[in-house]
Amino acid sequence: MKTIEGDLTIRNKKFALVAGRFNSFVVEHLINGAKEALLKHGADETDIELFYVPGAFEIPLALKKTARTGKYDAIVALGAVIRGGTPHFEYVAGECVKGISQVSLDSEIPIAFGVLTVDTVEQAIERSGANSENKGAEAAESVIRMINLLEKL
Ligand code: INI
Repeated sequence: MKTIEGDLTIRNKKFALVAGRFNSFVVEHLINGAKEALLKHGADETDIELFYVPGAFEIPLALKKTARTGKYDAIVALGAVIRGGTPHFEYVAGECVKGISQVSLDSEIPIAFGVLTVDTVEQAIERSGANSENKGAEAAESVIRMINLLEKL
């Protein structure tokens, strides 16, 4: 069987990070994780741009406009929706997830889902850097693999 997979090395590609400011004490770590992962795997710092939106609910629209510019090879969506402090958690998280996947399919460029949807602040902290798990870094690595895979398809 022939296996085809995107590897983790990248050169001369442009990236946008679209991040929600809500729960910024967590999202800042996701942004740093994503940026460091892109640099580690070969991206140039000048090829990474960061766009802030107010919260996770606004991420899909900003993604759509960002993708439409045609300037980026991939986009990483970053945010944190925490159920503990969010009476409308289901709506914010649900619309964000739905919108991100819709834009990704429509735009045909890799868009990674680096938005934490968690029950507690502790879980958010754990997944944004404590104990070396950083969902921002994971999301960045997934778009690198997807860029490389899509070039082979
Ligand atoms: N936005 C988030 O990114 N995370 C949250 O946990 C959150 N809470 O708790 O409500 C949140 N709300 C704001 C929302 O994303 C929009 O910015 C707001 O509703 C205005 O449209």
